[in-house]
Amino acid sequence: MAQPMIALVGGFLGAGKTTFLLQVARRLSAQGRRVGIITNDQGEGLVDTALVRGEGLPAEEIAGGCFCCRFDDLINATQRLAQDFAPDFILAEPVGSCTDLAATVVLPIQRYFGQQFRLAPLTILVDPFRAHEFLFSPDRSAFPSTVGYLYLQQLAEADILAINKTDLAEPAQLHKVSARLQALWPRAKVLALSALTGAGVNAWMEHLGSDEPVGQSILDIDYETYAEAEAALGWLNMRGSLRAARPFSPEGWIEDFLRVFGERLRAASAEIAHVKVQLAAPDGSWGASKASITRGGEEPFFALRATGPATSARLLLNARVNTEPATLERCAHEALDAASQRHGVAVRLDEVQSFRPSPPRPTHRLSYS
Ligand SMILES: Nc1nc2c(ncn2[C@@H]2O[C@H](COP(=O)(O)OP(=O)(O)OP(=O)(O)O)[C@@H](O)[C@H]2O)c(=O)[nH]1
Ligand SMILES: [Mg+2]
Repeated sequence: MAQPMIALVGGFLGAGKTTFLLQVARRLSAQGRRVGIITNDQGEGLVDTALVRGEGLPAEEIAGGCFCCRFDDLINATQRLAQDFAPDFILAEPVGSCTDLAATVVLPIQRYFGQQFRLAPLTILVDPFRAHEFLFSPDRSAFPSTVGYLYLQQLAEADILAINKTDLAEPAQLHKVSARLQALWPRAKVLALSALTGAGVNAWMEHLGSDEPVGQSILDIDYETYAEAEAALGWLNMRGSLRAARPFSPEGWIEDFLRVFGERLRAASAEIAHVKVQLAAPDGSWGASKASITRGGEEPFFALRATGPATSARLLLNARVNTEPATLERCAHEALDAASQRHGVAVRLDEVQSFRPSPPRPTHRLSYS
């Protein structure tokens, strides 16, 4: 059996990693290739895993820490996928606040598991709006400077820098970002694509067939600043259910929830990195509705729409925001109450995790010297 190829696709929170991996998985599946996906988070109960499984793709979730700190879990997950599904490709999404992947994941896989797996070039997805903020006006960013540092480290280690969301950005802005990326990191291949529409995705997929060098750029990174950056973000994962005496619209509930949540966060001067919420029919009858916001003031984008009518729903909320976990949780509770009152819905929460990520402690850290 041929060795499966692992493709790691990183990038900051909300850059479009999950959307991209799903787009790639659909294309590979259409070509008759077998694909597995690995999601990753500091906590549990991921919207991303639900989305991947909702598309019928085999998925493994590494929870409770990033790939670099849970390297053995990552290897176990890839081996399980390899045994159970014999995939040609394993697409893996590291946590969006993680970096130093070349030294802590790519090189260790190559060195210790090179007989079992091939590796695609390390790809970092880039949201052009976020990149513009951190590359051209970091002083005006609502995030602390440590987050700007982390962001640039993520870009600096890429073999491929893939500017995403080209369907949203103006050509002049894309050109400006692309030129700066190429000037700062001349060794990286800079691509532009839209994970949503699929434009430019085939050009990225051509790199899966080639034997290019991978993990070329090992970072010289300050782990203290990196840890501070991760800890600047509050993390909230909620899992629960909604129940109503009279039918309600899941999409309408999500719209109201995100509107109030966004207002409360803005009032607390808390900048959103990514807030995603999903409601799914417990019995599959009306499908699922899922929306995200990737910056303050942004209109929610629905990747899945469902107007029901619903009388019950499974709820998943994942929020990564530049604020105290307690503030984040309070804002979420207020928004849950407001949306639920408006739609005549009762909320039951089965699990609530809110925390700041703890300092990264990679299992391995290798370099070429
Ligand atoms: N218009 C547009 N929206 C996109 C594109 N790619 C992703 N999005 C949207 O951007 C938001 C974030 O996308 P995700 O794929 O969840 O981002 P992510 O990088 O996986 O986020 P985290 O898992 O939180 O780090 C979602 O609302 C997506 O639908 C794109 O190419 N164009
Ligand atoms: Mg994701």
